[in-house]
Amino acid sequence: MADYNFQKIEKKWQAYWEKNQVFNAKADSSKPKFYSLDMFPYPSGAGLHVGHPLGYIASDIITRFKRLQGYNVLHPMGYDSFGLPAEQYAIQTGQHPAITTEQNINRYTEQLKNIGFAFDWAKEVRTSNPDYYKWTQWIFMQLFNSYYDKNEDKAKSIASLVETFQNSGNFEVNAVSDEDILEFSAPEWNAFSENQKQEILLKYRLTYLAETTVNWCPALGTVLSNDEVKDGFSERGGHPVERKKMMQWSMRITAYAERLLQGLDALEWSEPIKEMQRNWIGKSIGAEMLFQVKGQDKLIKVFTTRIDTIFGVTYLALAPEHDYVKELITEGQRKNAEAYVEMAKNRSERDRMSDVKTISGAFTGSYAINPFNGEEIQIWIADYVLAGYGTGAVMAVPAHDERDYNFAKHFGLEIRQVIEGSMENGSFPGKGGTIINSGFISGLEMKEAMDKAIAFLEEKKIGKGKIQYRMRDAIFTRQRYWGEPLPVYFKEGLPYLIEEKDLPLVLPEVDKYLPTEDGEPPLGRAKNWSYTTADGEFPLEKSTMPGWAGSSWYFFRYMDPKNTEKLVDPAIEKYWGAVDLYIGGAEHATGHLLYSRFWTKFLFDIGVVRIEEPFSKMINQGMIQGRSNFVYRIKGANTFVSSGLKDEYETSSMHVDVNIVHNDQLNLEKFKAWRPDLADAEFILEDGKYICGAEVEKMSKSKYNVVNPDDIIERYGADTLRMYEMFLGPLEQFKPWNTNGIDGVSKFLKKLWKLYHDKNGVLSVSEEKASKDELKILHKTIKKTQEDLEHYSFNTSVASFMICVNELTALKCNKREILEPLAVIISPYAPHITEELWTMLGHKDSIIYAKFPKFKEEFLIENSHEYPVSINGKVRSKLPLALSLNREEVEKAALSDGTVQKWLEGKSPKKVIVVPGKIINIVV
Ligand code: ANZ
Repeated sequence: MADYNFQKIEKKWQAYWEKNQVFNAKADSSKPKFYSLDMFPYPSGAGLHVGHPLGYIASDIITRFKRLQGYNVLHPMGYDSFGLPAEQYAIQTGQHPAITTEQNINRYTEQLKNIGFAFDWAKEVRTSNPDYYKWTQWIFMQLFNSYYDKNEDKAKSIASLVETFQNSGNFEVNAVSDEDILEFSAPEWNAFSENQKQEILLKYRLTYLAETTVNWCPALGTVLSNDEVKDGFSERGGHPVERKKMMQWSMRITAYAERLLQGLDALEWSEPIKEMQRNWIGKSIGAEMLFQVKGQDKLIKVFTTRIDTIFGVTYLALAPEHDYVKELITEGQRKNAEAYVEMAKNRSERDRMSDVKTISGAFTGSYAINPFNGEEIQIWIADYVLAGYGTGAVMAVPAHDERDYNFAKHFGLEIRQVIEGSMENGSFPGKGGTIINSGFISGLEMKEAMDKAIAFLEEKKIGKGKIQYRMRDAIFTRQRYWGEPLPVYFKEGLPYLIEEKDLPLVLPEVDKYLPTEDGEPPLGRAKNWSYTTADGEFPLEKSTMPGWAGSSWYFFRYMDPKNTEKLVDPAIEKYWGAVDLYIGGAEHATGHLLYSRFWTKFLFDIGVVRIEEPFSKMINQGMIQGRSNFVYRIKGANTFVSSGLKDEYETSSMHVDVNIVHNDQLNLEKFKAWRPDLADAEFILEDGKYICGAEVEKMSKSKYNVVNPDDIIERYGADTLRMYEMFLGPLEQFKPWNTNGIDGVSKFLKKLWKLYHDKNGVLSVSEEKASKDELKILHKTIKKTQEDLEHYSFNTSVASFMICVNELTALKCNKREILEPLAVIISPYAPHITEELWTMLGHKDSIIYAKFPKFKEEFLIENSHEYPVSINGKVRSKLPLALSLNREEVEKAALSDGTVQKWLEGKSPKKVIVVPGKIINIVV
């Protein structure tokens, strides 16, 4: 073979890897394991663009490197294939989402295979396959059958809870549950009807049906989770989202709040992502206390983080949605207060929170009593109090809380400063107002004052210390078609699980993918969507699971995807354990990454898996942005002017497809074919070329800057694509794609190829021993590559390969002793060309079975140095000398050098200064 024919080589090796299943991982305890996971894609209709594989290339390089180091690697790929886009498309075209999904998956797979990934395709999973979602449904069933025991701090079976109820009622039970649970004894429990029992159990189950305020998106006809809503609009499609009360399935993720928080510390994730999760969980340590309403049989419960400021409270504030609002409004305040509540209702909580400038609220006319000093304080309704946080009511301390302060100032309410003890430690230092004495907590440090105040609350039975989390339970249903059906049927309005033997509950066929005429979800259109038991036929749940269900546990299924008996075989799960390296986008910080951790902890609790945290280390790759190209049309004419000349005219710019531009030069023929309506256009050129303008923007179809990896591969090859994506810059950074730079990488691979061939293109490798210089170049590169890969610094390795190949080319090195290890260290980046070179070197086995070469320090140790000799400040000579020589020996060698003697012209030097290992200075 003469030239480097990447097309032939790449196809050949991809076929070889596939045929021989070389990446098919088996649990093998004789080797250390390495589990590398990529966030699996949603297969969209547009296919992959060059931004998508960035993370996959990085993880592929790491896994190939790990293989060379002797690890047993699991590196799977699959598809998150339920979701909205396929369904939206189905609504428009009537095409079944399963069909479009399958087409998209085929296209994705083909594109991924073209890049030469070392994926174990035998492990592929698709979340929309019944044999996969059978287990998603199974997990749902386990959650339904579990509750969270706070004493043991783990999930336990509902059956054991029922047993406790039967024996001792719920007095002793310390479980996570709904708030409104009444106490009952064993005889009371046993006397409850079946329906009453089920209603009570629902308040404990880890997945439960309850009326919840949800984000309802009328345009999409579905409920959305908090992380699917951005600033009051749906993340997909940008439709308005409103708050609405609906019966919904939820997951009691809040039961795991503390463990989710604690677990973060040990994870090797970036700090910003951990911080986002911490904020999302939002732990606050404080107290809950009751205020008696004056003249009414009502207690208002507040949550405060600063019970030590209790003597500075001057009013209470309730969220407009608070249950008591109606009854607290007195006749005298009715007009004003009700008008305010009506107005507040039409503003979403999010809007009210983000708008800190508008201060609005109203006095109810009622008063509450501060149990610490017996004072009567006004009860207000205020925008800034959130219905969904804490208790939806606050004790306001204007001197110490900024929002209370602004509110008090606005409405002329009293401001009262607690001077003793704790105020200096508050987040908002005491500000204005009368200074008052804090009664029995005067003069104490904040912590002490709080403890004492809480002791007072507990003694009076009007409050207690309380830890509050900002995180809410996660809503688990969507009123959509293309998702997992819930394995639930209804009997007398109460939910029951179908039997495990009836899993999977397969998604039924429907005539249209739209809600029914009475506003029921699409599954309401399915015929016979019911479940038959010995007691008769019952309707099945019509909502489906949200997008995050299938992706919350897929990393377990990859280990053992064909298992029909178990979610994953315990021995196999034990071997692979946690993911050693997870690469994916940072946008999943509070969605997928939190839900996966939750489900893993739950599966751990019930003994299905042996790890508590799924992703030990994570790297978030930056986005590859598009580099858009522009042409400039002269206003009012059908003429386009080249970029360099455009300032001479009045022009408007227009995006052009980057695929008809090369090195910023527009291909005029392709342009005319691309825009037939502009086929008659004229072009004003510079140096015979039309040069386009360029700008970095998001890669998107509408900006015509999408670069398809297939095109790059066809033109330059997959090895070039892989190396080039890494060469663009640090993995975590956002960076623009610029096809212009790709030639350099492509040339590098050609140069690498040439190193192994003579000038006639014939393989030419010498068996001679390598020189010191050659070994030094090689070992320098081994060291650098290894260090870089250990630090996930990919771009720097590519640069060092380039230097290495340049240096070896300069030495005309073709020694096997150098070229063999060189192929091995480059192989993770450019697997095809190196496989080919490896066979040409006479190896029978694939290069993936080679060993990563051992770096030897001894080759890097310099044993001589070329001393510059400076005479009266000018370098006149260069002297290679052994580094082992001492000062006198160096001086002697310098003075006896011919060139130096010539410059000395027979004079004896006044001074000779030797800096060992650096320079020799001679002054005459
Ligand atoms: C009195 C007080 C005095 C407070 C003080 C703060 C400072 P985090 O840390 O976010 O948990 N709060 C409680 N429930 C609220 C709600 N539903 N909407 C708006 N604000 C609410 O904040 C807890 C603090 O936020 C609580 O402590 C309460 O005000 C307020 F010097 O009580 B604090």
